[in-house]
Amino acid sequence: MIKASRRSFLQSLVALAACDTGDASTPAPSTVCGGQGARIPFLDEPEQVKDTLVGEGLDGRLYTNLAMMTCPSVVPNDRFYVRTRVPDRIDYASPWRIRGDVDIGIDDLRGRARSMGVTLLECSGNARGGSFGLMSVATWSGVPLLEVIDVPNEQRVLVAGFDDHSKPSERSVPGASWIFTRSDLEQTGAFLATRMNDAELPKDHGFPVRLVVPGWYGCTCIKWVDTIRLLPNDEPSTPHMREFASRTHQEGEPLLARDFRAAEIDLAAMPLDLLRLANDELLFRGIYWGGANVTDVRLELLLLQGGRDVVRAPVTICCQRTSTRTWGFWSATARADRSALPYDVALRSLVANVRTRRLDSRFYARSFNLG
Ligand SMILES: Nc1nc2c(c(=O)[nH]1)N[C@H]1C(S)=C(S)[C@@H](COP(=O)(O)O)O[C@H]1N2
Ligand SMILES: [Mo]
Repeated sequence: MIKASRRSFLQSLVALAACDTGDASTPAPSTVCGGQGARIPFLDEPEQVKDTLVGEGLDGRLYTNLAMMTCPSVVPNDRFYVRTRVPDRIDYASPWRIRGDVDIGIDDLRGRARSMGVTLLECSGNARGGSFGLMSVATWSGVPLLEVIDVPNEQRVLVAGFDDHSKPSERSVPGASWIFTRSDLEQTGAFLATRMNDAELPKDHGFPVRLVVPGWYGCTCIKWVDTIRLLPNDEPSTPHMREFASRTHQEGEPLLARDFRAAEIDLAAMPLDLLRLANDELLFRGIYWGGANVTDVRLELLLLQGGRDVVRAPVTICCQRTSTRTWGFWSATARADRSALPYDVALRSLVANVRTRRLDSRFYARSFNLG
């Protein structure tokens, strides 16, 4: 009796926070993902236009407003982050074909496309200046790349996309391509996507066909794919790979494709918002994503001043993710003194032997003032 009423109490709180997992088989979340209080803004994040397209071509961007996200959720197509808008020189007049060591028409591909499930994409250049909004989750339909081309073990495969823009970019090198091994494709389940969130792939997301490499950074997820080619194992890396070498945690800028590491997204987490509760406690709510194992997630919240952690607080997973391909939500409460100095908030992993390169470097830290 008591148990039942406690559960329904929790459930109503959870519904209030719009954080219901919506799946009867998932255990009830042990805490709520939301709360009521006064919002404390994060510092040093320029008032970015969010959920709206800005710029053109290679400099075209849409920063997803992650603070609006609840769990479980996908990002609707018109709010899914954009890094590079559709090239103005693309030719949509003739039927699309992928050529090279394949010759496959778009209708053939569409006919073979089926659900590939949910996958998160994150730009390796995701940064605080854009409120970390270059990250989104969608459901995809498509065809596994290995069904389109057989990659022998002693060779590699290049996937290249159309990237010819009439306006030169201020920041980026045109030409998008990445080179994979057979085992990269087997391990990630990389696929050619033709649909996104049950709709035709939008132009800015690679219409009519893009690559999706689950668990790898977005720079490997080539849009407007028009070439697939088999290459020998000692092939040079591409300019696009070298452009993204440091952002995908390579050592230097390897000249050979085989000296590139897998562009994997490690387990990471960040706060999305911060509330001051009526009892003066701070309530942090955020997401976690990436990593190789869905159960290897135990996090701790750190409040830092001048690089030194002054407060540590336990983190509760309030909306567990169903696979490593998507995000989950966490929350944490902490008390901190009012201070003239700003605080940084960051997370760390408590599980041994889980690689967390970006958590270790406090890549996703955000700052706030408790004046
Ligand atoms: N042809 C092409 N594909 C591309 C890019 C590009 O500039 N040109 N950018 C890459 C990068 S850096 C990212 S993060 C993702 C972004 O995909 P999205 O805009 O659909 O979110 O596309 C990748 N594919
Ligand atoms: Mo990116």
